[in-house]
Amino acid sequence: MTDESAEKLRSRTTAQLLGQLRADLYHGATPAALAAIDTLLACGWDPHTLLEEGLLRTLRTIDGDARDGILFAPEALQAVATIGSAVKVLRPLIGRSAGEPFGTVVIGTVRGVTHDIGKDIVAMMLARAGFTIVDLGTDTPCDAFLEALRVHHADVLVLSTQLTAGIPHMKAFIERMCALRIRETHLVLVGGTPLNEEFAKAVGADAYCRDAATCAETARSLLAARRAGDASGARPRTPLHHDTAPAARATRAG
Ligand code: B12
Repeated sequence: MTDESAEKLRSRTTAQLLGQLRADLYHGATPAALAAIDTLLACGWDPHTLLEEGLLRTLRTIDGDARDGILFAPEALQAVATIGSAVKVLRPLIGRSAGEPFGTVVIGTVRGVTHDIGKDIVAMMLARAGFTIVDLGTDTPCDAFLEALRVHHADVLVLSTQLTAGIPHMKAFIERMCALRIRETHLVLVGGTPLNEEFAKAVGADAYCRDAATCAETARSLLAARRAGDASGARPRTPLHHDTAPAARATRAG
């Protein structure tokens, strides 16, 4: 961006800038959207407000318009890709909320799935809800999940898939956790477009979460309930039993 266009952007009111950001995201204009985000951040906007008011709000509009046939598939894909780029900019800025960590989450998309936009938004919301995030990224092998759960003493495992083809991997992984007797040690939440509550029950997950905000709320409330149960002795806590080959792909993020 030239100095002149940066100056032009800055001279607008923040309401105009937010409107411009939404339009750029909607039209898949990645460089313009990223420039608007830079300017709004420089004007002191909170990254979380940008996520909620800019990205997630536009995402809902894109979703509705794609369903109503107002936006065609290639345009919707471009718009979502632009939102994905914006998520990458905001994610390091949306850190864990202040105070003691509420718990540790291991998150990743299952084997064969490289979609990461939804997963990244979920990780941001969980970080904001007070969790330390260990993000294994995409196309995650079973052993990498097991290793991360053990190394990071994770309280919660969040599995994501946008492809129906990822469902058998999710199921097989939870069955492996049962076989290793570590299923009860971790809260298991699943999400992604092809899933639903019935599926979560069928594979033995603790819950299905339809979106990022629900995931953060569910993780906090189920973990709090589980801890209260542990404290009263109502639910015996299974010790960690799993010793797997190291697959050190874990990176701390969020
Ligand atoms: C963008 C996109 C891509 C991009 C991904 C870019 C990226 N870095 O992520 C690219 C172009 C690479 C891609 C590739 C493919 N894609 Co694609 N893709 C999409 C698209 C258009 C949008 C997905 C998206 O990111 N949405 C934006 C995010 C924010 O929304 P979201 O994913 O719904 O996430 C929200 C909730 O679902 C939830 N959530 C999401 N994940 C999780 C996880 C957890 C744990 C929780 C709790 C909640 C949660 O919270 C999020 C925020 O609130 C969808 C269509 C659609 N309408 O979903 C198809 C779609 C997912 N893709 C599809 C397919 C088939 C493919 C390909 C196989 C195409 C091909 N032949 O190559 C490949 C597979 C790649 C792979 N191996 O993973 C199909 C999947 C069908 C199915 N059920 O199996 C879809 C549904 C398109 C369709 N209608 O056919 N794709």
